[in-house]
Amino acid sequence: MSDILKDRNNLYSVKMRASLNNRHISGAEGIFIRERVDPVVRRYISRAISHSKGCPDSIDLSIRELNEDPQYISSLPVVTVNNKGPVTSRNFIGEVLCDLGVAQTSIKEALRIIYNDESIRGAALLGMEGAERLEPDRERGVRVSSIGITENAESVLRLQLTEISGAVDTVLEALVLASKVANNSSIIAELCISDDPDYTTGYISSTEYGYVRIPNIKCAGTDEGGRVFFLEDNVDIVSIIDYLEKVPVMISDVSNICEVISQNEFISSITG
Ligand code: PML
Ligand code: MG
Repeated sequence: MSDILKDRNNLYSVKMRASLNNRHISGAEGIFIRERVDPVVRRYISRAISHSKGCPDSIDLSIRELNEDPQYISSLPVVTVNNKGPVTSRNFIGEVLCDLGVAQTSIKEALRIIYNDESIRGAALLGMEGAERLEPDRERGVRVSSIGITENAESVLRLQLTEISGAVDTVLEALVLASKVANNSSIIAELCISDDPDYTTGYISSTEYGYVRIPNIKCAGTDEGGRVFFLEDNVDIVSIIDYLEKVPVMISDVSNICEVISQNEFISSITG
């Protein structure tokens, strides 16, 4: 470990971005106590060089001490719904978003954004009523950053996620991100499809209904994917972007992780 990290016991933000010919291959980040920085950096590098999108020609790594205390929150509860394929997932997503008060025009626009292989680098911010894009740079989107999970919560969560998925790292990181996003009261819901061609489980998340995993949300082998956050109307976009990108948030408690249920069962449970 480098000298700058010696004799301190604070938290560090560790970030990795790997690319090939300037194309994004993989990325990872977290907030860690000093002792965890070294093993985490090794894990991130080994992940970067063994990604299905190819071997990177560049890996950027940054390690910075946090300059403010993180907010500690619980992870969203997790449920997985049965799903046959992209058509049934579109209907399911539409029903859940409609129940959360998102207008049909915004639902349509969100589906257009994520079922599209011109992926945005970060997330799109969409008004829940007017379907207008609210982020200042539409190509870049908004990248959620300054997120982490405490060591204890991570052990508990890893153990539980092993029961429901073979891709524990992917689900864990997505759940940490989605929990930070949902913790902002102006963000009503998030919809996500991985842009990794081999990863076909996506999710829709909200404080109201938790993190709802949707297998077979896209066909394997496609570059479709992206994230959309649905925002309440007339909110302060600058402060939401500041929260998403800069305010450090850590998961310190793990909520329930449920069995797989059918889409009908889920819809009945939310519509009463
Ligand atoms: C991503 O590639 O960042 C998105 C991963 C989505 C994980 C969904 C899940 O399996 O729970
Ligand atoms: Mg991804």
